[in-house]
Amino acid sequence: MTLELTASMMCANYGNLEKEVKELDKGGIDSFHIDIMDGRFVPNYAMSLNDLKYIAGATKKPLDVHLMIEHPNNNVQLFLKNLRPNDTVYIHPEAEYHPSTTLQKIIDAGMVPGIAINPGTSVETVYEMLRIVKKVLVMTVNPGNAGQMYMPYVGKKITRLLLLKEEMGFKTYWDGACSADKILKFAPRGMNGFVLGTTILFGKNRPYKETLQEIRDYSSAW
Ligand code: S6P
Ligand code: MG
Repeated sequence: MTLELTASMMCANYGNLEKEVKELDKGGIDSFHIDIMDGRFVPNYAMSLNDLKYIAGATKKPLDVHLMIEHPNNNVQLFLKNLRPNDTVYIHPEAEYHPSTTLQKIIDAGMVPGIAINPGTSVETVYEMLRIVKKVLVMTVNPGNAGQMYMPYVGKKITRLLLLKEEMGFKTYWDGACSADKILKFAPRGMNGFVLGTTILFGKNRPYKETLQEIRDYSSAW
């Protein structure tokens, strides 16, 4: 089974972003996760349009743009025009009056539409959108910061989403406090990919290639 490993770029060393992108690229990362925060929808500011443009120019691998901004419908075009077909844009349904309109803009621009679901947001609330999107990003921490603790109650929601994904035609991705034990437990159950941040990939004084290879080695066992 194919496991998609995505690097959470807000956790990278900004002192040398180009080196980080190249090392991850060569080390076998599948895509780059770009957390955009507006200080309103979440209590933090993170990456910007400029970071996105820079990373898009530095790698051919797909980008995952995770919009943690209020009313993304107002300015989603700014992001879309800097992306390539096959890049993904996740919006938070909680941040929008009419999230399906915003998702349609993402589809019309040729990108992959996704929703990110907060720990406190139920499957029922987003159910109809599951028919529209290709990807669901399950937040296992409250959005806004790296380095937080996993919230175990999200496990039940993950089980439900894994049961629905084939029938409704979406893939599931894990975002927040991703550790080896979570990959070992949830990948065999059908989780398609994992966003890797400070818990497992960054700040470890270890070549990215080694960490990524290790994850692929133990995941080849199931
Ligand atoms: C959180 C954000 C995530 C984090 C990532 C960090 O708001 O959406 O993408 O950057 O989860 O990983 P970790 O291992 O530090 O929690
Ligand atoms: Mg994220």
